[in-house]
Amino acid sequence: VPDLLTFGETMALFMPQEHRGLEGAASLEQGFGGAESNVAIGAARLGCSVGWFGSLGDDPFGRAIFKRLRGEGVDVSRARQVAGQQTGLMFRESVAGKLAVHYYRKHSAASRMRPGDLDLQYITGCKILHVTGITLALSESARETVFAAVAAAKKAGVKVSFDPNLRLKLWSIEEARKFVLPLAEQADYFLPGWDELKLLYETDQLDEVEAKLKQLSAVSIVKGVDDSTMVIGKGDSQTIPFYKADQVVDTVGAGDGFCSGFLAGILKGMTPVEAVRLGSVSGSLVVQMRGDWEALPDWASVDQRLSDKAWVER
Ligand code: KDG
Repeated sequence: VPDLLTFGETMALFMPQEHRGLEGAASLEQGFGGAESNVAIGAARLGCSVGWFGSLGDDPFGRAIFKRLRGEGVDVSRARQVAGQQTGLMFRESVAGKLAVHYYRKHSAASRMRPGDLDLQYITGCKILHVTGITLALSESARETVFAAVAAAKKAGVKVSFDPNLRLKLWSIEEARKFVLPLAEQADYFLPGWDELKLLYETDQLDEVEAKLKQLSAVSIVKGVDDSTMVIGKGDSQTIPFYKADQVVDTVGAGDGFCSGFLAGILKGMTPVEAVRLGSVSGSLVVQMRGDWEALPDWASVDQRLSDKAWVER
């Protein structure tokens, strides 16, 4: 069983050429994305053994995703292409600096995931199970699947990592609060963004939120507090400045890149603070290329940046 397991919905992604909106686009570039598979690819590139096991449609998009994940060295032995079902689709445009995502994922194979689909032995054999709030938002059965996987993991002493990944196009904040906060209570690593915490706890007072996070048993990794990440444990809090990106082309996937680096660091035996530094480098690299995961770094490029070694161009 791989050390890190994650699951959720991965969709085919269609984007027009840069600076063109979907409405007038003559052609679309095809890719794919999904918060959990982005994390899986990132951690695999950093040298971790990783598995991803979402449900995909029995269609060309599902086949493409399957093959690409396998090609990245992610174990997809428990992923399924379900006969008669469809892979979710997402279309993304950025017009005048404004990002818009359009989802076509209702009744997709992933949203029909149910607890009975889980291979519990696979889950209980890993070291870290990573889940996100997107799967909680997909459907009742997908949500039950997340809670069942987390319950099995916890019972077996597997660490649980949770990124709330709020997607308010999928559910309301009121609905999200009902499930995200109870799941955060079960996590060992909780990885929200500061913007998400403000919505979840209905306050923009950092000390109030910090006090709430200190009551969790998780180590909370709060991204985006004044260009820094806060590591909040039971006793103390530490602030680690972001590793700055040289250029920002496409910010989607930054959080997943961060998360993959963080989890890879933890699996490599780093402290949460060291792992945050790795996560921050990884997140800063993802945003420099179009796509959700294409620019996720390998270990050599992260190491070069973390240790400030000179870059040999040729
Ligand atoms: O974090 C990036 C994801 O948002 C993207 O890959 C698509 O999983 C996705 C979603 O549901 O928005």
